[in-house]
Amino acid sequence: KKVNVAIVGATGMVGRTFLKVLEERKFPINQLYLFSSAKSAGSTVVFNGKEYVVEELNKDVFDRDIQIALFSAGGEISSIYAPIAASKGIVVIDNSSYWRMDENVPLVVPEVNPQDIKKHKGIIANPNCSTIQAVVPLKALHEKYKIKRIVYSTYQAVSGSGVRGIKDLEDGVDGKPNSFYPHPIAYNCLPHIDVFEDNGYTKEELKMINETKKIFNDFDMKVTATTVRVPVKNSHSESINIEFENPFELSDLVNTLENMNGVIVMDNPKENKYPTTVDSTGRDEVFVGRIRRDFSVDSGVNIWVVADNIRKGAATNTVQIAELLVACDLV
Ligand code: 2RA
Repeated sequence: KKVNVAIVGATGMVGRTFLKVLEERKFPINQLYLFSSAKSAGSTVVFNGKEYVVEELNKDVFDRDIQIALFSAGGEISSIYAPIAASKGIVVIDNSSYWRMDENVPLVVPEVNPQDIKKHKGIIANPNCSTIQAVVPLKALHEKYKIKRIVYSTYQAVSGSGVRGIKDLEDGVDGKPNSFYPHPIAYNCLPHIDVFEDNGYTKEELKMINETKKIFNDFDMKVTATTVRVPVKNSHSESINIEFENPFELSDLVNTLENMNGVIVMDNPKENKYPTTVDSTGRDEVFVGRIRRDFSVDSGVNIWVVADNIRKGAATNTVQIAELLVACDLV
């Protein structure tokens, strides 16, 4: 069955990756419509060997015969246009954070909570990139050993900030002053992603905490996070400490991760084998290594998780949700 797809934010880093992933996965597209701000409207994009002109987004474009709309154009655009698209019967998959915690909007990672897409009322939210790559391995461990507490420490690439983040890193390395981040990012780490809230946490940290609980549908789960921007161009790395309700054998836990759909385990310290951003960039899997018991608690483990934040963290997860909609005949 072929569907008509709209992409809002088609010229941005994630928007362009949507197109790349849709092509790679041979998503069944009949008509494709590309929308952007006035600034980028008029540019052309080639998709499946055909040239498309990017149009300026306006309130009328959703009157067209469209079944799915992929959004990656920031929270303000999503807040205004996602409801308009949904009101026309279009299923919106939104990458912004705007709708993620709305009780009428399922927050979906297909390997983790695919059943939740059936609850949508027109809008489905794509979780934050740092949340997506964490919950894929955690899902298998939660099912087997019941997670009691999670401590996230992230090392996030500058591509998470888009082209401006990449430019600050490259300028900084060239000795030029940066203009986007509040402090130099070259040869430096910034414990500051998104904005600070009154409680001392950043919005990025609160996204990981709240989105994890919503995806696992367990608001009693104890979660905390420290999210850090590091001078890496692409792919996020995360150190995750997990405490379980139930005991585990380490070999069984490793085996559980190896059998999790979407996970690749790379773990042999004696051969310096563990995942880095070189392994994950350009790939859709979540890479896990440094798997070792946390001897400071009764039942705990430390793991190291790396993934491409633009692909699995955003574009590919979104396309996988669209694939699920088609497979479940929900469009
Ligand atoms: C970041 N996760 O890395 C946020 C948004 N992409 O900046």
